[in-house]
Amino acid sequence: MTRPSYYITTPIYYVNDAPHIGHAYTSVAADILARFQRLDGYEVFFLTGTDEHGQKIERSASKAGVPTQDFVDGFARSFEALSSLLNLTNDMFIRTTSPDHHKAAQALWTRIEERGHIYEGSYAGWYAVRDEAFYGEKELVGGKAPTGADVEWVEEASFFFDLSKWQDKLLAFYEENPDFMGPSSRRNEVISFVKSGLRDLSISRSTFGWGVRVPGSQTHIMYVWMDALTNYISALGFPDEKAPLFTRHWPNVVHLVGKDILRFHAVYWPAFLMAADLEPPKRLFAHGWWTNEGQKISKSLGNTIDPAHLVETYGVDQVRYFFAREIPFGSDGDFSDAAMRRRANSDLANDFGNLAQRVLSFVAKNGGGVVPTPGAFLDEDKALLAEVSSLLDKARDHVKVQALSHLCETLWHGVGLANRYVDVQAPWQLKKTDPARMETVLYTLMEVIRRLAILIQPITPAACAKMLDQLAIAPHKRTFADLETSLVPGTTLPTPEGVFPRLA
Ligand code: ME8
Repeated sequence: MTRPSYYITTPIYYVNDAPHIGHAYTSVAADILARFQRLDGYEVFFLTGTDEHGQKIERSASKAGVPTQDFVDGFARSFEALSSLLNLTNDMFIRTTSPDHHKAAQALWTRIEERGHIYEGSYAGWYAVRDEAFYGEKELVGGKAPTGADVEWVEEASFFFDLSKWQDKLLAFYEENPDFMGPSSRRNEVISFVKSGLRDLSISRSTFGWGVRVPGSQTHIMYVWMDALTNYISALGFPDEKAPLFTRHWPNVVHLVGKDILRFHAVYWPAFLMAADLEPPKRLFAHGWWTNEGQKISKSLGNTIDPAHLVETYGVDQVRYFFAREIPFGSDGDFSDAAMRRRANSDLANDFGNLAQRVLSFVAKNGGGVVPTPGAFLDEDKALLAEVSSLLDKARDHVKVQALSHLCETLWHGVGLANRYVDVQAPWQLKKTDPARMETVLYTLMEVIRRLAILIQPITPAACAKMLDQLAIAPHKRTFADLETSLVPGTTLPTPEGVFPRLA
């Protein structure tokens, strides 16, 4: 039986500077979804990478006095290093300076051109290098881009894509695919933007050279967004439409993006693909932005957050959990040291960590360090086991719509039920009054901890791996299908130790 496909992407990150919290956030979110689907039997392809062309990068390199290729190589390495730092399981890391990507971007251009959707002209208008975006006069706010970026006047020969002709087709596409964009508030925003009228899009630049050459042109390079968006198919082997990854996964993709780059993904990208007679993507989800201790994050304010610093200070699982749990995926939220410590200490150390620690150390001390042998299960035991098993279906529903904070809430509901069960059943008292019942209670708890640790792996993989080691679960017995099995009484257990330290 072939496994269903699940293709998930992060944006490819600009290599003009070091990684920050925004990059870490999308990558962790994508990783949680990728890990969940892998454990649930999907054939997953998880892609991340770097966006290495354009005027912003060329200027940054020249300001640094470094040859552009060396400049991008350096920052690309720091983005690649995010995978080990954040425990990401990306299947590939794509760089747009790679020859295969150049070939794919040119092939997409040619397909669009052959179908008559590209024409030559000249562009005279505003451009924001920071956003790598063209803005109409009416969009400017106080002489700046609506994003606050500086704009400059650009006049140059340019190729255009006939975006204005795609307005109705895009609107029909959104209509026919109500699940294309999440969260729904964003969907309305995009629809009204498209309804307000689309102008043809300048898709080449001719006044600098750091980019993918326009096929057949000596002077033009492709507009960096057209080049960058192509990464999602060049990684799959496009233009070879028979490439195994392409046939397996396109267009069954989930693109995770920040809210600021939704327009490029929701409007330009499907239009380019339709114009090339390729399928538009299945799903797009736009997340919100973090502030830092209540303040907008910006380089000029000097309050950017380094992911390596986060991991050193709080631990990788703690950061991953915080990202997923603290704000509903899709909304804006605030990063603060106090909130981070609160989540790590209350949800991880006290609730989940302490549950495992107190049960496992009790078994080590009073149960001979082996999996207890249960007697007959009482209704309360069966109810808890059934509740925890039922979490999988609820978790799946949340993953389907990228609802990461709800995913956490659902799983921690199980943690809460287990903690209440410990308090009510009080195995330390049963030790004196009814040792046989104590064995059943401890077995039930260990089985519940096993199931929770399996389910929570996508969010805090390192801690769950340690917990499952302490339950003597073989590494290949940790998938969601293994939720159906049970612990074998009498199995020898390693010495337990806490997996979530309390942060001071
Ligand atoms: O936009 N909170 O790259 P990029 C949350 N190369 N997310 C944030 C954030 C914050 N404070 N600040 C930035 C690009 N981001 C393009 C993408 S894809 C074909 C090309 C997010 O490195 C932002 O929303 O500037 C964006 O999704 C991501 O960081 C990458 O930004």
